[in-house]
Amino acid sequence: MNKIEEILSHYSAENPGIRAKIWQILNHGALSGTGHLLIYPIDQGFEHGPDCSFQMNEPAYDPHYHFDLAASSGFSAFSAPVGFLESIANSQNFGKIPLILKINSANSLFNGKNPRQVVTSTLQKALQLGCIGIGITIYPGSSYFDEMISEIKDLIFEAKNAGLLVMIWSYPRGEKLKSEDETALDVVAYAAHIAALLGAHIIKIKPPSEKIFDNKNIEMKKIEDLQERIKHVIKSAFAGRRMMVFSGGKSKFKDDLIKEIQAIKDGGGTGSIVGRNVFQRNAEDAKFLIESIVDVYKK
Ligand code: FBP
Repeated sequence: MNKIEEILSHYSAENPGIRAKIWQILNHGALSGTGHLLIYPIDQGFEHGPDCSFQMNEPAYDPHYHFDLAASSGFSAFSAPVGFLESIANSQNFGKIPLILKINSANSLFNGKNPRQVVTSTLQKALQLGCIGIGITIYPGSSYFDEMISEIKDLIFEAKNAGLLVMIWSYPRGEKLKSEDETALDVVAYAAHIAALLGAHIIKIKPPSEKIFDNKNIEMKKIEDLQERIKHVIKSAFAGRRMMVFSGGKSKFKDDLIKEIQAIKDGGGTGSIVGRNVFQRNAEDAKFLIESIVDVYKK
């Protein structure tokens, strides 16, 4: 059994449309056929605002810049909110890279401790745009968690019925969690597990830190090695039966990002979803970085 068949075997209970989309995303771009994924997300303008996101690289204010970069540099898929995808639908590259409609979003123009995401589009729109799936963010830890899940559970059900992939960005956030707790190993593992239980085909989380949040109740040794922590969170989401991609996070030095991605790969991660580290560099540096990421996953 090759890598792709092995991954597909974990989804054999899904309908043919979903299995075809999994095949499609795993067979697109520079990582085609490797069993790895490299996804370009561009919803930071919604989450953090356009200036926080794009001012370091002026061309990044233009949606076409991101889409053409993603389509021409070997990404497996491209994900963005509805208005963004509509605005690039006239691109000559439209249809040349699988799309994931980011179907809910949040903004930073509030300072509450319990964030929530709101649904901003529809499945019909995802189908009309030719998307292979939808992307949903959840915030385990927020007091709005229950409300958010009530809002998205039918969407997940209907997306699957329509043969679309469901990708869940699972970000622990809320009043009980300080910022360093959001990436604690047990918290990230918990978030990954919740995403699997909600029916995610692809789970997106942040790389976990060494910290253990609930060290009173959980007997867990500190794991110093990132690769071993990655293995732990993968095990937490159905013993590795779900594809798991890790976010790139804030822009950092290339060598630091590549080292982190090497650990993700060695720990068994499916891949990376990298936005700011790509578009907050100029196009030439971004392409160089993407090639280096691809090399890590291909080796
Ligand atoms: P990045 O590579 O830019 O971190 O993108 C991944 C992502 O999940 C985006 O989809 C989202 O907008 C952003 O991170 C959220 O960032 P933060 O964790 O700082 O709120």
